[in-house]
Amino acid sequence: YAGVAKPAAKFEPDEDSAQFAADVVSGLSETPKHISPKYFYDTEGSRLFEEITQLAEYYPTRSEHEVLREHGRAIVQHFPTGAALVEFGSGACIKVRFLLNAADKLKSYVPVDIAGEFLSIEAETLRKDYPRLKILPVAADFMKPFALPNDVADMPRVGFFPGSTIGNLDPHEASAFLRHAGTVLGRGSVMVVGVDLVKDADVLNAAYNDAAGVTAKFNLNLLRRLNRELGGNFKLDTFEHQAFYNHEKSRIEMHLASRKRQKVKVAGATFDFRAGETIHTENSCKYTPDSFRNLARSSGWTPLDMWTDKAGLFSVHALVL
Ligand code: AVJ
Repeated sequence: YAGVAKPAAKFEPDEDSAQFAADVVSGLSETPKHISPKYFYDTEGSRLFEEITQLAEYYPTRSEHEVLREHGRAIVQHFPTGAALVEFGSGACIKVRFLLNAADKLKSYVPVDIAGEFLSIEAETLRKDYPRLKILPVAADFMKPFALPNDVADMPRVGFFPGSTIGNLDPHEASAFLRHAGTVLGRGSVMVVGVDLVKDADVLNAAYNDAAGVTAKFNLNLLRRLNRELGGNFKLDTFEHQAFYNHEKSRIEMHLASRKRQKVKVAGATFDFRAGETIHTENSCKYTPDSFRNLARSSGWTPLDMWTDKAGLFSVHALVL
């Protein structure tokens, strides 16, 4: 159970590459420049993220697995009998296995992911391992409204959003996402969310500035992707990886900083960089147990319970609507 390459990322060529180009042009036209972290995950980016999850410094994946392994039974005690488990951004469907192993209460598993083809392969594998479970994949962007399969219409629902993926959203967006999840799942639903915790800045900074430089490669791979897919002419050695903990906003920020003043072309447009100017490529927001409970409450949910790993690095919350 190593990390999961987050496939929220696999974009189908045509219509989505037009969206990619439009997002890049508008993000690089703003001050400060920014590009969404969802664009990290081309094939190489997914592979690099997988490598990140194995690094000694990168604790989140290991810590969340520990929580799900050690507290899986306690977590599923909050699930209504005969429930459908709906995972937002299921990827390789790895983490859910901890819950499926612990829960005989579940009638159905609904993995929701934008990578449709990958999704049906994962669903087939799960059907073999959990023959009593109705596996009903939905190929959709889980951030947008989508319909649940008819088969789960009369089942109680449990949502699952692991991996601290919620950390990529700023608190306002995270709140909007939790409300949206509530709309999809319906009143009375339970939601299980993996949330990375505020901690010593040295631990956070090390996790995003690993000694082997894998996170730097992951960040810079975005420029490689821009060159390949959007006809960019970024020189990779003229940009450097930056990651730091922003105390005020309780988040890790990742940037790509231009080492010099330069012009770069991408997606048919030209952009000026000052020496030191950055492209903001990711936020990874961290919460305290209470700051996340407050966010959940302000998004219509009631906190039920929370578990952490022994070292107290990562939290898994159960909420009810
Ligand atoms: C996949 C969003 C949870 O924020 O820690 C890892 C992505 N970025 N190293 C995170 C990431 C740099 C990761 N998430």
